[in-house]
Amino acid sequence: MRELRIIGVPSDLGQGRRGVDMGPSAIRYAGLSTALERLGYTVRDLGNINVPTPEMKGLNHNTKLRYLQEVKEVAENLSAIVRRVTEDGHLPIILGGDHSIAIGSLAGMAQTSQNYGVIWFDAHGDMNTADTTPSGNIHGMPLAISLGYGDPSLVTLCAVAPKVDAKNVVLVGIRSIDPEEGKLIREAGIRCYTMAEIDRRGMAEVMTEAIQIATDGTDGVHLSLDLDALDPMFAPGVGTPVNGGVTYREGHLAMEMLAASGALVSVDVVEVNPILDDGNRTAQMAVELLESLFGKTVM
Ligand code: NNH
Ligand code: MN
Ligand code: MN
Ligand code: MN
Repeated sequence: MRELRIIGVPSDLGQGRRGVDMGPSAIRYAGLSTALERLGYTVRDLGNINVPTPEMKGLNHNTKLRYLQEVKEVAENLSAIVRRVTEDGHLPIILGGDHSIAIGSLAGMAQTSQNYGVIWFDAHGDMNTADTTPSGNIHGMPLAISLGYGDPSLVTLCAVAPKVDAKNVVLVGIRSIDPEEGKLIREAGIRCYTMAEIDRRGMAEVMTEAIQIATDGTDGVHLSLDLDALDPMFAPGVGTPVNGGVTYREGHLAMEMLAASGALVSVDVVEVNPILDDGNRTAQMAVELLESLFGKTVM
């Protein structure tokens, strides 16, 4: 059994609402390490990487790419840790922070010898660029960047581009796409499982296909788990909630199927915002989903 390594990335630079920087603490407080140890894993928490806070003076204020320089430095630092953990044979669990941190997770994985696919579990497509973003928030761009679209300094991070092949990338849980973003999703040829398709076909069929696509010709799957994929009923503590999301059981089924595939090589868990949460429910949900992802079953 692979050992697990937890890496916290307390970033709220990629989006507009304070509090998501507290995500790693909230998820730890909800008992992540103990839960994974109960499943029989050896877990080591590597602590948090250093992230500037928006209140610091002199930060980048490019309105189409907010905090570009800082987001890039965080991604670079994270990528080095993810790379090292993976090369040591361990599985990185990266705790956000906003979704911009996935730029670093995927850059780290791309530097290893492993060829991987990506399951992007999200209400949103995260396929904006500076030309299409309605907000200037980089958390709406990490998938585009990882596929080679967008700001050149982010796209070429760690001198590998793209970080993943579009033919091995799937979006799951989608229900909010900006108009120009939709065009890029189609142009890039990413398979996009919307909530409407999940409703019609069921999560089991959708995940069977999603895992097939992400594992086709690869050595494994990176899961990028944005908690806003879940319906706000189950994950209220996120910055951009969208109604009509993945239910409690659909979320667990997806994680259980991924666990059963044995294909998981790395995961990031992002957008948990304790300030917007109802108690610590969203972090608790994140821990429960990770338990299923790492093989928890009824008996
Ligand atoms: N699409 C919007 C934007 O680019 C919202 C993105 N918000 C997210 N993405 N939470 O997962 O600004
Ligand atoms: Mn996202
Ligand atoms: Mn590679
Ligand atoms: Mn989202």
